[in-house]
Amino acid sequence: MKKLLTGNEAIARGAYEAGCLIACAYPGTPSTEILENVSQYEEIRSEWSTNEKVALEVASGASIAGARSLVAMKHVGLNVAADPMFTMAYEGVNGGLVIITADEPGMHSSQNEQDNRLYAPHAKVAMVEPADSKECKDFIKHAFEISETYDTPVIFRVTTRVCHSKGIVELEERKEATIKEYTKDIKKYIMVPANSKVKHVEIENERLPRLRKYSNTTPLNRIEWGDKKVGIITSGISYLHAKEVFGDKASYLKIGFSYPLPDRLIREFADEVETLYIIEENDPYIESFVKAMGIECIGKELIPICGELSPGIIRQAILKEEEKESYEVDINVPARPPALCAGCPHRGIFYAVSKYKDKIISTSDIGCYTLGMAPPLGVGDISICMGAGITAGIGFDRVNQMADRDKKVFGFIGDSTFFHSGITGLIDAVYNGTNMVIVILDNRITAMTGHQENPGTGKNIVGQETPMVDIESIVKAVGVKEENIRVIDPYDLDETNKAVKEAYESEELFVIITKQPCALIKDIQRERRGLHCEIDQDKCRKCKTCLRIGCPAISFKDNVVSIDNQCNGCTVCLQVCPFNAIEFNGESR
Ligand SMILES: Cc1ncc(C[n+]2csc(CCOP(=O)(O)OP(=O)(O)O)c2C)c(N)n1
Repeated sequence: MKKLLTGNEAIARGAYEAGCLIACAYPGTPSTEILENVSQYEEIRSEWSTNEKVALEVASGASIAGARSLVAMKHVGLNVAADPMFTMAYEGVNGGLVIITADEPGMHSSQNEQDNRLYAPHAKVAMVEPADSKECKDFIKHAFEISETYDTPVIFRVTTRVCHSKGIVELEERKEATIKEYTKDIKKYIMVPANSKVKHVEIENERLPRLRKYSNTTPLNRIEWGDKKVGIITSGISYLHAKEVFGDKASYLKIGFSYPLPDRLIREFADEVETLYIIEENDPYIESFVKAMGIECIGKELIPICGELSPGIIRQAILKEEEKESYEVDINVPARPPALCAGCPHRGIFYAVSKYKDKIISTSDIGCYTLGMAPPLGVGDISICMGAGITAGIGFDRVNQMADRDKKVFGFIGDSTFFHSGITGLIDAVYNGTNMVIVILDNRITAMTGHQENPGTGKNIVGQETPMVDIESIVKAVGVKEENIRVIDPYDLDETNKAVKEAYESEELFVIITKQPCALIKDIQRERRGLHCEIDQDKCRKCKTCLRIGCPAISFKDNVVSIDNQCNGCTVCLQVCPFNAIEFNGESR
């Protein structure tokens, strides 16, 4: 049967057909739908892990125990999981182990543009790179086989366009991979220096040479001969862009197995073509290799290193003026700057804190709440990576003390991020001491990436009930004094303002936990259906105080303030109106 699948759906299908038994992930664009789709196959045990390191460690244990295991994450997730990956490279596998990294050239929803292909030579593990949905499915099966044949974890590298584009995929039956026997082998599975030293030599002298040979012979790397005046070495989505621009007016070396790169094949290809181009997104990964082989080629001299490629960009970069057939799409897309949604529970606390914004430093984190930095709320000085909302705050606070700066530090972190990498920071704050304020924004879901369950929601990926990990208990258990903890409803501005004032005035570590579910959770939307706030135009003095909460449902046009149907009646605007001009469900305050 044939089906139109996204790359992420095809990866999930490939894992199913390959007999994968264990799949773990932490959500992150553009990888999130991989596990969501895998979890629909009952044969595979799927788990949202607390973070990517945990995901890879669980999958590594499962691989050593004998099962084909898969782990998926966004590019920055691999930084978190790098620790187990580098040592699993030494230990090798029992059941196949595939590590999917979904990179984000163009940074549609990421904080950096790192090119994770560079991880493969660094960790010395094999790497596979599909270009479309069909390859996503087929290559996952190859990846498991490569992993088992060469005793290595395999990095499976995709990018946003590969993950989210759709293509036709031929579905096949699942081939059960039986759980392999586990035999105790401490020389392989316990990486103390004596064993690691042996393993490193083995990797250099045996595994990598064998993989190099494979790279030159595998059908994952293929030459497509066309006009030999132009030769293009490329991989992933760049291959499809290059084909669109050059068609059969060029020859291609299409790389699908990208570490180790196929040296013999590259030389063979380069020898036959007149001008050699390397077309790849972001870093000159292939190009550096080709140049190091002493082969002349053109790459980043013309092709941009920053951002995504597109056929248009390649055309502009390489083709002669007269060949640049170009077309423009004449649509004026209205700008939609990201903003906290109408009814977002993060708004109340940011509004309360915004009154102190000139007197504080706020270290934010990665999640919907990063948008607290946007005007008019404007709460946010720093955001680095998941977890740093607390820890960068600790560091800033230290220097504030040394420099006698009279600025309190407020660190913000979401519930999913708290479980991911905030707990260690909180412990550090207690252990090493700080008088900062930590605000944990518990909206009962991982909202930013599309509502995945997390340890605080009481449900697992397939909707079964699980124990609900309680944030307040953790905060108490690590030693934050009870009198310095407030659990508040951020829709209640009096309570929120009071907690923020107490926190600001406290001379000790202070924790505020806001508890109110994301307004977009389906059940919550259902519950709140019909609730709304409305401006009583007779009472409205157009003071625009309500606009200062930054709610996208409220607008000021033609000298009239109005609330549109995005409103779900959170009542924050009503509470800030100095003239009681906002009604809730037709009733005044
Ligand atoms: C290491 C890493 N993994 C995953 C992501 C993707 N990501 C961004 S924010 C976020 C979680 C946000 O959830 P939460 O902390 O609960 O805040 P919310 O968006 O619900 O306010 C995730 C998974 C990332 N940026 N970095």
